[in-house]
Amino acid sequence: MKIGITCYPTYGGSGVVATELGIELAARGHQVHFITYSQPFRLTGREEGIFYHEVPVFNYPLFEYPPYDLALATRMSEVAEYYELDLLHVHYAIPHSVCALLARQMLEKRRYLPFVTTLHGTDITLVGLDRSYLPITRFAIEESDGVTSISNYLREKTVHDFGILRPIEVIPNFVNCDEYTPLGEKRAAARARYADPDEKVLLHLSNFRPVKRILDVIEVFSRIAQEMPARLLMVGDGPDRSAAEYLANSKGIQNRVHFLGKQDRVHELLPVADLMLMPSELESFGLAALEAMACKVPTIATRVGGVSELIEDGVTGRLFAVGDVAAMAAAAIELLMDDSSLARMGDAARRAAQDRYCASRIIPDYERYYERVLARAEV
Ligand code: GMT
Repeated sequence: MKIGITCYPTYGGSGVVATELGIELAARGHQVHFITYSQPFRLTGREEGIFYHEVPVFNYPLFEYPPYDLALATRMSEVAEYYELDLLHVHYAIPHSVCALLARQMLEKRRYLPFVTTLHGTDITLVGLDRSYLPITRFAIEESDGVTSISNYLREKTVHDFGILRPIEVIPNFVNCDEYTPLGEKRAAARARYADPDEKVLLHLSNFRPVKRILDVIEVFSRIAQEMPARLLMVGDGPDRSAAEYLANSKGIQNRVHFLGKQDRVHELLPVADLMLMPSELESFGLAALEAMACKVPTIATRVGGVSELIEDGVTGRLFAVGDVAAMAAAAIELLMDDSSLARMGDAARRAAQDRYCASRIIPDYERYYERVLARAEV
């Protein structure tokens, strides 16, 4: 198949999923065309079967807001026509779904270009609920040739909050279990870059937006650091970083908290950790926790959105109420003091990732879904 993929190419779970999906599809012999405003950050540009098309946005002093959506719809239709794409797959409904709908209409006189919309979370639960976006987002979802969501939670939320009548297929997020894997013998050396052998390593990975509650990460860690030698790796960047740095400083733990910034090779960092912290206000899935699980690293998380579909409390991680930093810290301390429980949970986490979320399991679901969409479009 020839598949056009559009996503937010910078740091963020939906862009990661879209990019990894493109890489996996290309590895299975499909031709994949990314149509985005910059090259997705997990692409090297050297992958066979993958093409990148930048969306140029012309600006003019009259425009307070450059019309990116129009430029994107135009580029989608051009790429689809020139490269004879079979379908478009857009990740994150706003504005990508609307742009794909426009592109389909632009080409309609010559051919029918079906498009699939994958819902990721805040496109439904936050941004999409704003009245300025809700009606047009609902329209584009209803008009899509196929719609998938990354968890049952998100499907139910979409049906309920948007009054969507069309079917939505749940295809969960996935992880490449060969790439995201424990480091084995190399772990001690990798770990030595960040911590002494007697220190525990905790890790948080996100875009540091308010929804991730990174101040709770610092609160939880400061309680852990009072009980045992430990270090916290903060991977990512975003609006709440300076507030988190300030909090770490004021608690006197700045020498134990390492802000590593945005990292491309998170699969080399995650397995260094003993525990992952994800105290988010909301997660429709929680991709970072899945990536950690595949590396045998369990997560202390919040019981929100789709997280309980991913993490089984007490088996593959621990779940708590949003903001209950005391309980999260107590659970982390208990696990970190008991090597065998921690190892058992890490093993169960890896097994769950392998059994349910490996790319080799999920990518064929996307392929089958594309085939169904194409078959319907041909009728
Ligand atoms: O979290 C966001 O700001 C939006 C979005 C993104 O692009 O990173 O994240 C969502 O999509 C991820 C990938 O499917 C999910 O793992 C995240 O749980 C989801 N975030 C939320 O629902 C808050």
